[in-house]
Amino acid sequence: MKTIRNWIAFVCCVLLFCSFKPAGETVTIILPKTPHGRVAFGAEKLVAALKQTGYQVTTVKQDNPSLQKRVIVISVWDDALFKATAGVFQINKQTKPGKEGFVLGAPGAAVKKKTSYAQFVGGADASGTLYGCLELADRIKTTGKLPDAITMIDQPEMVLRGACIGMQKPYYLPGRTVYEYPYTPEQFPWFYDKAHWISYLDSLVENRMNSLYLWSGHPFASLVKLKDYPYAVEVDDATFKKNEEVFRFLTKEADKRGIWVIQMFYNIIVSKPFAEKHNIKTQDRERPIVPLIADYTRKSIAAFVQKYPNVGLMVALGEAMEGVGNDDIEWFTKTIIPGVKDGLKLLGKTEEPPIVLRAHDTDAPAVMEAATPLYKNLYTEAKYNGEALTTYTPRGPWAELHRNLSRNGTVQIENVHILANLEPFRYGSADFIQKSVKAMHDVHHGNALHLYPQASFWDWPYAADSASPRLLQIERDWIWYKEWARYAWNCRRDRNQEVEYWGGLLADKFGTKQAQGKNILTAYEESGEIAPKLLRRVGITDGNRQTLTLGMFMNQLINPFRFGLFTLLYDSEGPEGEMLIEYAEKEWKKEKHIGETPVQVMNEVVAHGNKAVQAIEQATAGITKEKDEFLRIKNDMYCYRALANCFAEKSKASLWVLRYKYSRQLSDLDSALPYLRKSVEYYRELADLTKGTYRYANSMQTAQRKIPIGGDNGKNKTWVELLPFYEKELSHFERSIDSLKNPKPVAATVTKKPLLENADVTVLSEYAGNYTFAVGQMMFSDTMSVIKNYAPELANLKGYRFNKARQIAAGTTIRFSNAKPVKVLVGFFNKKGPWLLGAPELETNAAANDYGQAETKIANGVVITGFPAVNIHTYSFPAGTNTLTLAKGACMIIGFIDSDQVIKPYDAGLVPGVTKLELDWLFE
Ligand code: GTR
Repeated sequence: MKTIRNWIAFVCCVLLFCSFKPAGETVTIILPKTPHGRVAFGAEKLVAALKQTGYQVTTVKQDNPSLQKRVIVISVWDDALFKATAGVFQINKQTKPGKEGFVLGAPGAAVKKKTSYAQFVGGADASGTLYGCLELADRIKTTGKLPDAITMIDQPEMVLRGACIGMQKPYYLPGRTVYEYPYTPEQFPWFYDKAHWISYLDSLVENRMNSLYLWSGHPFASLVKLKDYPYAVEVDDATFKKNEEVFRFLTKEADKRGIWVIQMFYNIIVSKPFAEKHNIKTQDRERPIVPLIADYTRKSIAAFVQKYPNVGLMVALGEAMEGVGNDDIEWFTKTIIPGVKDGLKLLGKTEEPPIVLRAHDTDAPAVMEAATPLYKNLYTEAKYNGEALTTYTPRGPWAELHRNLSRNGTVQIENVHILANLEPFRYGSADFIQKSVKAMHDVHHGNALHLYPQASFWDWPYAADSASPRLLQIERDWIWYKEWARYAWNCRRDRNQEVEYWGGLLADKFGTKQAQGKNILTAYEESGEIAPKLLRRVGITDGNRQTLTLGMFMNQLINPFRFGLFTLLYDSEGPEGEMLIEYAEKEWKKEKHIGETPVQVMNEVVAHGNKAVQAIEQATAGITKEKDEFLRIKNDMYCYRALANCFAEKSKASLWVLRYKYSRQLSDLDSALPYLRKSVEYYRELADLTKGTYRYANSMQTAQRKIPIGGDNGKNKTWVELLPFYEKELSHFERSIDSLKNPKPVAATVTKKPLLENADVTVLSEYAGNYTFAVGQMMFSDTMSVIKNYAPELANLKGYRFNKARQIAAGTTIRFSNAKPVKVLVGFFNKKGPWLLGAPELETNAAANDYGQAETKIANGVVITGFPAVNIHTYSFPAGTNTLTLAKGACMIIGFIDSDQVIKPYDAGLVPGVTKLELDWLFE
C-alpha cells in the first residue's frame, strides 16, 4: 500500500525541449509486432487525439525500431520492443510500476539529436500501457498539441474500480417478484444496442475504470442451457441467441478497454419455468437448501463459467435465503465454489476466476473462513454507507466489519450502493467524494470501488428528469462517475489543485470562465452536504426503504422507532451525535449534548442550501454552452435549498412537540405550529420546482418503499403527489390543537382502540396449544416466561403456543385454512439476540413486505417476563389453505384476525422506565 502511494507520489514532469506545431506534422507510432488488444486500443485513442489536433499519423508494428523520426514508442514491460528501446528512453528497468501502472519516458541525448520529438509509453501490463496512451492523449486534447516530452510514472491506488448496471426495472413483472427480470429485448432494449455499450465502455475506460458489474436475480436462465434442465431457460430461442451474442460482444469490447465484466446474482432464485415445473416458488427465504435446487444452481454456474471464462461472478448469499447460519456457508462452499470448479474442469483450466462475496445479508467473515481453504481467488464486498451516501467519517460496527473483511480476504471492495438519499437530484461534490475515498482506505481498509449510478438505478439507462428525449444517466451524471473514478485512482490529491481541476472541467463544459466553473463546483459541494447530513441525523434508514428527498412525516421525526429505525445509520454511518428524540430529552433534562446535534445540522443545511443557490446564480451570466443542462443543475440547487428549509422547519416543529411530551404545556404545541406551516410552504416550493422537471424521485417504485409513504403500484413517487399528505398532516395538527384546547370533544385524548377479534381459521399443522391474553399466561411450551402486560385491544385474541427450542432449531411453520382473507399477528422481540427471530427488515431482504409484514403495527405491544418487549407485525393471506413460514428464532404467534380489521400503526409504549405520551394522534 505504502509503495503504491510512493509510486503515485512520484509523478514528475520535466521539460525537455520545445514542442512543435501540429498542422501537417507527421508522428510515427511504433507498436509491438503483435500488440495486445488493450495496447492496440490505447494506440487507437492516441492516434485519434493526434489526428484531431492536426497531426499526420503513421503507425508501424516492429520490435526493433529505428528512432530517426518523430516517434512515440508504445510497449509493455519486458516485451521485445520495450527491451529494444527502454535504454534509449532512459527507463530504469528496475522501476517497473505496479499493476496497471505506466511510465511515460523522454529520450536520452542520443535520440534527442536525431528526432525533434520522441516519447515512450511503457505499461507494467497491457492495461498499464493502455492507461499510458490515454494519459498522453488527454494531454494532447487539453493543450491542442503534443506536450513537450514528459517523464512520468503513475498507477492506480485502488485495484478494482468498477461501475454497475442493474438488469432490473422500477416495477415487478407480472407473476414475478423482486430481482426477477429475464434478459429480453422487451425489458432491456438498451442491452441489445451495441452503440450504447460502446459509448458506455468508452466512458468507463476514459475514467480508468476496470470493472463492470451486471446485477440480476438469476441471469443463468437467460444465458445458459443445461442438458439436465432444458426447461429452465426463460427466454425464447431467438432471444437466447441474441443474449449469447451480446454477452460475447460485451466481454470482448470490455476486455479491449481493460474492463472485467462481473455477473452478479442472488441466491436462491430459480427461473420461473423451473419453479413452475417443480411447483415451487422462484425464491423463498425460508426454504432450506434442497438437492434439486442445489444441483440446478451448481450446473448453471458450471455452464456459465465454461461459456464465459472471462466473466467474474459476484454472489449475494443473502436475500431469498436466510441471512445467517450455516445455510449460507453450505451454499457457498458446496454449491457455488464447486460449480465454478466444475466449469473450470469442463474448460480444462486450473486458473481460478475471481469470485466476489457480498457481505449483504450474510455473515461474510464466517463464510470467508470456511471458503478460503477451498478457493483462493476470493474478493469481498460491503456497502460503504448502506444504500445511501451519508458520511466520510464512517465508524462503529460497520467499519469494523469492513476492516475484518479486509484482514481476512484478498481485497475488500467498497460498494457505493443505491443512493436512496440522493435520488433524483444531481450530485457532484468532489470534496465529499474525495474524503469518502480516503475513508474507504484509511477507516475501512478497502482497496477497491464498486460504484452504483447516482440515481435511477432501477431505470437504467435513463435519468429521472422529465426532459424529452430522456436524459441518459452517463451523460447527466458524468461528474459523479468522473469524481469517484479520479479518486479511486488516487485520492491523495491536493485539494486546491482539485478545485482548479474541476472548476476547469465545468468551465469548459458550460463554455464559461474558470471562476464560474468554480462557482458551479461550489454549488455542487454545498448542495452535496445536504442529503448526507439530513439522512444521518433524522433519517429512518440507510436503505432504499426511504426516499429522503420526498420528505418525512412528523411522526417519523418524533417517533422514529415506530417506523423500524435502522440503528446502523446512527452508530456507524455518521459522526457521533444525537437524534431529535435524544436532543429533546436532554434539553428537557438540561443535560449536555454530545456530538453532531440535529439543531446544528439543520442550521448547516439551511446555510448549504443558500450558498448553493448563491453560487449557481453567480455562474449563470457566463454560460454559453449546454444551457438547458445548466438550467437543470440550477433547478436542482433550488430544490436542495427548499428541501433543506423544509426539513429545518419541520425539525423545529418536532422539537416543540417533543418538549410537550415532557412539559404537557399546550403552548409548546402552539409554538410548533408556525414551523410546521412553514415546512409545508417549503414543500410546496419543492413540488413547484419539480413539477414538469422530474418524472419521479425514486426509481424503485414498489411496495418496498415505505418512508415517507408506501410506494405500492408506482404511487407516491413525486412531490406533487406527496404535498396533499403534508397539507393534511398540518390541518390534522391544527385540529388536534383545537380539540386539546376545547375540552368538549372526547377526541381530545387518545381514542380507545377497538378490540381485535379472532378470525375463523382451522389450523392444520401442529402447535402446542392456545393461550389467552391475560397476565400470567405462558406463550412457549418449554419456557416459564409469562405475559406481564399487553396492549388492551389484544384482550380477546387466541394466541398459538410453540416450543421455543424447536422454533430456534427449525423455524416456525403454521398451516391453516380460512374461508375469508386473514391477517396473522406475529410478535417479534424488539432487541437482537442470537436466538430471537429478527423482525422483517427491508434493508437486508427485499421480499420482507410480500405479505405486508414490513411495518410494525403495534410497537411495544406485549411484555413477557425475561424477554425484550414485543413488536407486532401482520402477515396477510387470501382465502384458502395457506402456510406461514418463519425463519429460525423465537417469536410469538399472537392470533388471526379478519383482513378487514384495520390496525392503525402506533406505539403502545409498554416499556418500563420510559416517559411515554402517545403523540402520533396529533398528526394522523
Ligand atoms: C436491499 C435493497 C435492494 C438491494 C439489496 C442488495 O435492501 O432493498 O434494492 O439493493 O438490498 O443489497 O442487494
